[in-house]
Amino acid sequence: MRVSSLPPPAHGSFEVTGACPHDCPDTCSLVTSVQDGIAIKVHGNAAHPHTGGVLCTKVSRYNERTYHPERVLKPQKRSGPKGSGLFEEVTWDEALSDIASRLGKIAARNAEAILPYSYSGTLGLVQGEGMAARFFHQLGASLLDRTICVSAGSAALETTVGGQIGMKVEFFAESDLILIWGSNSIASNLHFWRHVQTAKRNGAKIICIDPRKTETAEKCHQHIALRPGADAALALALMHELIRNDWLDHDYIAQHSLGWEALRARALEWTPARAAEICGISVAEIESLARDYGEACKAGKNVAIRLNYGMQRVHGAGNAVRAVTCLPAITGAWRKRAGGMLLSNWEVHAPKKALLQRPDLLGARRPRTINMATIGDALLESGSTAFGPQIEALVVYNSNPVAVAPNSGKVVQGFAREDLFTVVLEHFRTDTADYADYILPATTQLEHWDIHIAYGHTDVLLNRPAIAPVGLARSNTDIFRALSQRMGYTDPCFAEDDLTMVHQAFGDAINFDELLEKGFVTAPLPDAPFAFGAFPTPSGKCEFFSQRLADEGQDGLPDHVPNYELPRPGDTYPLAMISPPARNFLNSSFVNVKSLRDIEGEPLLEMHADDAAARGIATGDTVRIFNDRGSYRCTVRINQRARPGVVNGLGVWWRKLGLDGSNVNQLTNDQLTDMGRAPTFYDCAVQVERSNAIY
Ligand SMILES: Nc1nc2c(c(=O)[nH]1)N[C@H]1C(S)=C(S)[C@@H](COP(=O)(O)OP(=O)(O)OC[C@H]3O[C@@H](n4cnc5c(=O)[nH]c(N)nc54)[C@H](O)[C@@H]3O)O[C@H]1N2
Ligand SMILES: Nc1nc2c(c(=O)[nH]1)N[C@H]1C(S)=C(S)[C@@H](COP(=O)(O)OP(=O)(O)OC[C@H]3O[C@@H](n4cnc5c(=O)[nH]c(N)nc54)[C@H](O)[C@@H]3O)O[C@H]1N2
Ligand SMILES: [Mo]
Repeated sequence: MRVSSLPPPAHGSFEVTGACPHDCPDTCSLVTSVQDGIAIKVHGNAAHPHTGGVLCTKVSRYNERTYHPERVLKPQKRSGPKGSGLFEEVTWDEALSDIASRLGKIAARNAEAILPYSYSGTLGLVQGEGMAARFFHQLGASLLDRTICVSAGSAALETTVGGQIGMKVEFFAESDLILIWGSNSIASNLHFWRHVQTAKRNGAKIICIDPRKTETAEKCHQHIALRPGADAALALALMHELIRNDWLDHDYIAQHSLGWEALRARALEWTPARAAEICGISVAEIESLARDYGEACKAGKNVAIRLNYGMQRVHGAGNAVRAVTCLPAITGAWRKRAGGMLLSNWEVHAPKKALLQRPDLLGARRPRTINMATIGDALLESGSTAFGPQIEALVVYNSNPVAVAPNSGKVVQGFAREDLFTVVLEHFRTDTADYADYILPATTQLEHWDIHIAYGHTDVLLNRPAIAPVGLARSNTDIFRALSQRMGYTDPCFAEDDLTMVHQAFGDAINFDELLEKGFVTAPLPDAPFAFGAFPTPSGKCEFFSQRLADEGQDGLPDHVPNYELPRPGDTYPLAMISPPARNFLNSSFVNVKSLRDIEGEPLLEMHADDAAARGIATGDTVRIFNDRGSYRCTVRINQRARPGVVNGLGVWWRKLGLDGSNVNQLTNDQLTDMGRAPTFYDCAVQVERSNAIY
């Protein structure tokens, strides 16, 4: 290693390569221009093929976020009632000593009463679950089931193709037909969209399958606006048509799949008419989609599916992903590098997680696991034999659960417990930080080291600090290192610095000198992962039938699992609500960056003209959206983006920036998906009424 981990120089002009830390498939390579210790501008790295010198609007404002006047720059201790937002500044020493002493006392009784809560503020392997995981493992704290985003789809991929592995994103540029299924690529995966545009220019047909007419759907040749939660029914009906018309790759099926006869019988039950009823679309739409897909595959063309998370936020999420994932094996689309499917490539990499996170520090202890999707329930549990001890302390980093977790009425109630000791490591006074006993100022990506893998592309990226920490901010690693010291932990891993950990992530498995030099390395991987089968499943095949699922008492074959909440006209809650991300926010991050918030305007509900007219609602009205979980007010926009019967509540605003201090998650469902124990944000029935009253 030729680089020291010393802070970057305070004088002169230079450029520093980094990696975008955010939860996004694109994981861009960044270049930060620094002048006399101040970051002047954050650009996309032109030398990195996947970034192509272009950043999304959000991250090109990363500077504005880093030097935001409201950034928390000193440790803060609560000085008023829980949630009042009253804090006083304290020294690091005071904060760390008190936190270590309080956690130590709880741990002496039962360490499982302490829960770390973290998610995707950064996807860095070091500032994410690096030193923090070591600390909580040594402590013996409860473990966190990290289910809030990808776990239904990951479980589905695992049981079907063996893991989170798919097409290389760049080969979509060569595809002849692309189905964008449950994704608003222009908003949430911009660098993928470049490849779609190339394919489109070369004559490819692009079809979008999404209840919402997104900016992506508008730019596709065809948009199929199905009801939320109907994807498995659609996929099974496509299989029905593929079978009926013999648009199958019999040889691929015979050599590389398991359970075809059983799946065939299942699919034959799914006539287009049956599926059309569930999807709320026409039989002709299903038949034409099947024809486009089937004929192109049969003709040996490059046929690709970009499947994403849209279909994974409902009861039948896992089954839906399993059903769609069967399609490229049935048709042999995997044979081509520009064919097959991409959901995530997270598992093409094998970072040394055990070395970074040190689960061995648990020794013989086996702490319970708490599901982050139901954090409200967990915090409100008073303790029982089944649950274990009441949660007495919560340490939150890289996440804003009060804003992003479902059914937030319960979450807020849990965080408001006066007897709960809450520490929040943050950049800002988020909705969650408002409930903290201590807020500890954390560094941003411009101020710390990290190493990143991506779930969209397949490169490994390095993040170097471009500037010294702003104010008294400290990195997550540094904070947990300091807490470990105060707890008296002696394992040498607690003294390791960030650059050592960055190197540990891959050891000699990647060329670290190249990584330091360029800021990224490209992993040598096959162009077409499943061209010759070799699926990393127990059978080595694409498992249409999964014995592992059957052994768990689940259906071994994919099927349509209806939503928990299936609104029909005349019901108390007759509208389905989905809450996909707003383009200029990243989950709840960036909501406080004014220039981005100004583009989004205000919290919005999109509604179809017929649903609005039936309620005497006009664009610009304030509406109250409600169900048994709660109610939320925002402004309505009547437009073509909403299909009849479905309203779109764009997320995820900070509660305190909403009309009456709440956001869309006040209404969302915290029941769990069929696989992966994930939340069902988009499986949500509501009613909407005009509410122009001033409160
Ligand atoms: N700008 C921006 N980019 C982001 C994020 C963000 O908040 N903002 N979030 C990041 C994160 S954490 C993630 S996980 C990824 C998510 O990445 P994607 O899964 O691509 O997320 P979206 O772009 O919201 O696309 C989901 C789409 O699914 C649609 N949808 C909703 N319900 C259903 C359904 O039942 N079936 C189908 N077929 N479609 C449905 C929604 O209308 C939406 O357009 O994006 C990442 N990128
Ligand atoms: N209704 C609805 N709710 C949703 C979704 C939806 O589509 N609809 N999407 C869900 C999805 S896909 C996801 S992934 C989750 C995401 O939920 P979260 O993982 O909570 O993500 P963010 O809302 O971006 O909050 C991340 C927080 O981490 C902080 N942070 C960033 N970097 C650092 C760091 O280095 N150190 C520390 N200490 N803090 C840092 C940021 O300031 C930010 O406040 O939200 C989910 N919630
Ligand atoms: Mo996510």
